[in-house]
Amino acid sequence: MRETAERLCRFRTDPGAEARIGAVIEGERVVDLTHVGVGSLADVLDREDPVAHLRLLRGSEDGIAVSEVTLLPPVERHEVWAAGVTYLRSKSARMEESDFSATAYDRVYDAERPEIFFKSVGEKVVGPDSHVGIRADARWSVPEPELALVMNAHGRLVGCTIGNDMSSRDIEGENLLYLPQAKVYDHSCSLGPWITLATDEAAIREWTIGVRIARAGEEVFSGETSIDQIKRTFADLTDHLWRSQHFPHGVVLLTGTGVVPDESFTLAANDRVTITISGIGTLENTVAVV
Ligand code: DO4
Ligand code: MG
Repeated sequence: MRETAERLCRFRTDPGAEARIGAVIEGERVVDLTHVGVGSLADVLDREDPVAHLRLLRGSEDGIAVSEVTLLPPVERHEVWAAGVTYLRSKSARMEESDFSATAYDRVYDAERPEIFFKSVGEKVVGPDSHVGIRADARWSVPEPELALVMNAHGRLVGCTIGNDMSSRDIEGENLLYLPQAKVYDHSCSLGPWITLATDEAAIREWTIGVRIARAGEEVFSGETSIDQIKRTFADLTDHLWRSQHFPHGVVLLTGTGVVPDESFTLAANDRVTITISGIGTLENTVAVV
């Protein structure tokens, strides 16, 4: 019997080959949906019932092993936005890093309007096993493991993936007006390994999210929290994102980080960052200076 969670991915079989859309079976096998006319994620995600449609398309095919393909970031022309200060841990860490902006973090945590900022265009997002970047002009860089909500062109939540909102804490901490530079640069946004077509917020809130950072094979940081620690409802975040704005190609919203390493920790080149969300899977990247 196959498990019930449906997963959608982008992948390629050979370097330089066209990206294809696949259904991921039990996290282990990929069924190529090109043969049934699927040319984009939107062909599934914009349907009335993406789960039923994907089940119909993949049928009972076995597919090929995930290890034989290269998984690509599960976004196309989507914009990627990010919510901030949604976990108590994020608020306190940011208030510590900046006396200058501390009250801004304190206020936004309780305010009616959430913090939401632009993170990336789809084509700049990196996927599983690619490099995530730390800025050459930053001295304090961290990964931010985050649940990413995937919405289709009609504004409907259709699934979730794992996100890494790479950040330069010293640049953000120096002055909040530097936030775009702390957050948006080459390889600063990683998504993957696929989109899990889960939309039930109560069930998703039971998931855990954790990060492990290894340096030369040794663990230098690990931490975990529960998705349920997100202070705001998904609807609160997504409604604000869609206020006075449309996303004709769909949009991904990172929901903020709840795992922040101690102040003494900064990422270094070649660190391996592994983010796991219990209901989705694992996203792994290696750090490079950009
Ligand atoms: O307020 C700055 C960024 C917050 C953020 O990225 C987070 O809380 O995850
Ligand atoms: Mg973040």
